[in-house]
Amino acid sequence: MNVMNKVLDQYNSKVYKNRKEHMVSVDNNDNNNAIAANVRTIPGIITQRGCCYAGCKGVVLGPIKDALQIVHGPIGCSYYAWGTRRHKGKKEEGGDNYLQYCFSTDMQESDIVFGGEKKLKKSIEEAMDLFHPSTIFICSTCPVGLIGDDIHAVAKWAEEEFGIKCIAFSCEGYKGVSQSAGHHIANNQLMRFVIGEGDREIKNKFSVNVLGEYNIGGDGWETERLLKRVGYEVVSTFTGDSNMDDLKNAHKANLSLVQCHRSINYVAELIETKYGVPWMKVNFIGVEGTIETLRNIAKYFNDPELSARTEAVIEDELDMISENIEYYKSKLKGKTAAIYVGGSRAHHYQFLLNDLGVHTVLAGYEFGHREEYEGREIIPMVKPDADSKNIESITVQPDQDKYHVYLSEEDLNKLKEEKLLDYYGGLVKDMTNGTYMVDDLNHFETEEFLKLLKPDIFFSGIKDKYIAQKGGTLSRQLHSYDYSGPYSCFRGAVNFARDITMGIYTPAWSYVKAPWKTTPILEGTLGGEEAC
Ligand code: CFM
Repeated sequence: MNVMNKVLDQYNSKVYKNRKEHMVSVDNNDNNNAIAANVRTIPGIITQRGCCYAGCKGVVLGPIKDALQIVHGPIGCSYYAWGTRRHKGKKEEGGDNYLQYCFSTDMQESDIVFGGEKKLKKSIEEAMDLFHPSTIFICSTCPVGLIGDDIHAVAKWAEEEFGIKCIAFSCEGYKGVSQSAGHHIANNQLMRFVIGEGDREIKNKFSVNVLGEYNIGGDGWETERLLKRVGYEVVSTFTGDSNMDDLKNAHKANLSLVQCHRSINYVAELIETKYGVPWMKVNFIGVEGTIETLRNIAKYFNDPELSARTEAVIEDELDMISENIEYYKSKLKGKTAAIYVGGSRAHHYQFLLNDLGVHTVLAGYEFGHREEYEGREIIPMVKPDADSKNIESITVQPDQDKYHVYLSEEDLNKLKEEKLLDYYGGLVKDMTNGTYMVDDLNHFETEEFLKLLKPDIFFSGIKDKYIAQKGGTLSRQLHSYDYSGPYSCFRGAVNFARDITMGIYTPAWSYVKAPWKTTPILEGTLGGEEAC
């Protein structure tokens, strides 16, 4: 019996039917790897997913360093999102940086009963007095949506009162399936009120946006270093270590590179429709992935000198890391891994693990959509999802003044046919037959799969890291990188290889014995403090 069925057979028939649709035993020969995704979790199941507010404020907006971001809600929503995602940012000469701060309206019961708009206005006044920001974002949390505070009216008031830019985001946590609903809400507002407003002159024709790169552990910095080395100008990064001015000028670039498809593909498509800038799915995680990405970008720009520089940089970067990578590979070859993160990383990190000879036996997304599993060719077949009922999809028209093209229509269409542009093939094509792809993996399934598959390492997040480790499986956090990084591009690959080699070879594992293997659980001991 395969491992997937052993896990599923422990469910009652109703849950079995639901969860079976979210699990696939990969078979790329018959191409039948259809998976259910982006639907609400069954109530009662302990999911690992985050909320809509996490996707909007935490993921997409959070790294924008010079926008002062006020969370309208109870303090817990701010406190638990404060500094934990490790999206790094540096203050620029003359620029603002609010990343280290936590701004909240700290709603109390009386605000819930009598309304919180007054308090929100007061918070904005206070923020203006103390910090004089040029941009304020307001992000709402669950109770705000329930009581109906009009944060958009407050944003309009702030713009008139103080002459600043103030944008409101109705990203109440309960709205939508998970973080991905919040990405969409953030993206809509950035498209409406930010992108396209800049008029910076871009002199370098090899100009790119890096979309879906949030500079976790410094990944974005390493990617930018590499791109600049080849000769590209990075006009904007969405949104790692970004500032408002860069985002406003994103429409000026000649190509958008999409690192995380899940969180940003809407923006990439909208920028293309409105301003004529095509997008390319890239992957700067893994040595081979990075090489392929650099060559693909050079192919788009189609310039002999740029291509030659690309090859020279690849050779030089490889020289710098080859010895280290060979050493770590000798330590890691033949190990197995399971990866479960929010979206893209469960795909991207398989490239890096392959470079090191580590085989991925299970991978899944918390909230990926079917196209991130099966490729964009699936989009016409996907039914409207739960989010489409309450989250608006905006449409845009070409902007006559700002629309610009780099390639001829013929060359552009050729690259689109080759799937070099406007395409993402998804996770499953890069997985091997007999491995498992699981959507919205829950706590119960995590434990069961770990027991049955016995991977050497489980890549995940803080919610399940310690369950795995107490059971004797090394776990590294792929969301925050456990205080480490960068892991992107060539040099990042060495950091990653070093961290997992240290983890696997630490003698600590020989001392770990799961408590349930030695101490019988006595009736009546569960509950109260000790079980927490
Ligand atoms: Fe994209 Fe991300 Fe991810 Fe994501 Fe995230 Fe993240 Fe993630 Mo945590 S934007 S989907 S909502 S790559 S915060 S930087 S690590 S779950 S796999």
